Amino acid sequence: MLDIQNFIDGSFTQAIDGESIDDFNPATAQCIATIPRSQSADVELAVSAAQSAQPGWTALTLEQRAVWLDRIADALEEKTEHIARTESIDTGKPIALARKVDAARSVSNFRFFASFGRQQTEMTFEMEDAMNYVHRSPIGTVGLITPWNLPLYLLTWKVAPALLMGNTIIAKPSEITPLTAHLLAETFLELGLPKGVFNLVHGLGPEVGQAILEHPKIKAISFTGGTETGRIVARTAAPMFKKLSLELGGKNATIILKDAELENAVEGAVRAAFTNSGQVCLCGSRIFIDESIAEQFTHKFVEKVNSIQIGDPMDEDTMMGSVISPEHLLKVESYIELAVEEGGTLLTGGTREMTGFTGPQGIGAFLRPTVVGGLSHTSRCATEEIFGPMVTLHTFTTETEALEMVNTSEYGLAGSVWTNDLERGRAFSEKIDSGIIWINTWLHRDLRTPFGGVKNSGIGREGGQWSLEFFSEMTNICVKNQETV
Ligand code: TXE
Repeated sequence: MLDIQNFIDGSFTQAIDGESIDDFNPATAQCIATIPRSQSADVELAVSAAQSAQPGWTALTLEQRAVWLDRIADALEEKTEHIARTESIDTGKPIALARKVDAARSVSNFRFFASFGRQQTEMTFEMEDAMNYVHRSPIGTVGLITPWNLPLYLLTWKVAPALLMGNTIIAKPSEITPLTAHLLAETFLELGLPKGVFNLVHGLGPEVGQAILEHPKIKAISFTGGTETGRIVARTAAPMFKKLSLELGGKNATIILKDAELENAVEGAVRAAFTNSGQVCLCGSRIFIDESIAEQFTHKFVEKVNSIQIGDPMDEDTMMGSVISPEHLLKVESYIELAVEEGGTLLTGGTREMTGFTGPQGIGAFLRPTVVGGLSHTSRCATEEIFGPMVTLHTFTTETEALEMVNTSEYGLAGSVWTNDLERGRAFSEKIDSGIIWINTWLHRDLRTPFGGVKNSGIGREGGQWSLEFFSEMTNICVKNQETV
């Protein structure tokens, strides 16, 4: 049982009013930690520390801050196993996945931004009689609010560029998955990161999260989470003219064109649907299949889904663990019931059975990967974000029809298109309303590329230069040539 504390001004500390919240392992239903239930007074302390640290951190050169990022990457890499185990216990995800995705990416986020920062050159625009220089300064103190699905992965995706550009940080991880943010703070303490540069306040979204949004000295908010919360973030922060980056939900499409290489498409569609129990904002939860291959595809798809090994997240062979919480399990189950009410057919899954593991108390939040056929693409199950191990299958007869179906979604984050004709795949992809499309692959990431969504999936892009732009202010300095004065 861990006693997690806030990290403010380089020290671990309880919430001022001493209140706490329990944190559970969703695979076992055991309480594994308590975290501070912070309020605005705690945010006030954190902001004060961040503001005091600002001049010193800004005074470092970009190279010096890149060296810090490399040191952090090295330190986290040494803790790979610790990160993976902690993330697995906190989220119920398989240890192998936590190692390969969460731990590895947390390291590479720091390493990537260190190297990307070093490659930056000054932007200049020459005129006949003058020269423009673009100078980048830090924004100041920034607020980073992150969700439970990829806790350290998503937090470090924001922390690394924010630090690189010279900002000081107030971070709030999800109250459901606070452990690896604590581990990051411990790492900063061990490395001797100047105090106040990174501050961590734990607690509930509407309390401490809201206090971060409302604090006048926090000048930018980078938020990843649900679309409804995104609306609250925008409503609070926009009238204060804070810089905002919103990475919200998705209802991503996987589109199987008739010339797709079937084995690859099946493999890719299963991975896109059920990685992390379908709890990745990029997951493909609507699958559109050309009618001419639908029967063949569906047969192979269901067969592959049935081979997913669900069970103890700590077992190296487990491919799918629990969902994030008992409440989330009930939410996904309510959609399974709804699917049947809406006239759908359960092709597999829909129950809590699993292979070989019941957890110490037998009440872990496990659900079999669930595939539903026969629903309209406008049904609630096919339009609302479920964010769990459940997908709907739909068929189309022409590509125009497929595009219409795909684009009816209110969301537009990501998707994948499967075809052997790359020209056709590109032409088709360009017509999808979405921030990211993969052709014949899924979640294949180059960290230099723009990441973010359209429509209800958010505003803004992060990644590469977009992150550097978000976490800095630009001043254009126009210098008139002396000889032409
Ligand atoms: O997200 P929330 P939740 C989707 C998914 C899921 C739903 C809700 O559909 O079922 O969102 O998940 C903080 N002011 N995604 O409840 O509530 C909160 O404490 C400031 C998609 O976890 O949006 C947490 O730190 N902050 C997604 C963070 O916001 C507030 C990943 C996200 O929580 C706040 C996760 C407030 N008023 C869920 N209220 C993705 N796109 O990756 C909450 N928070």
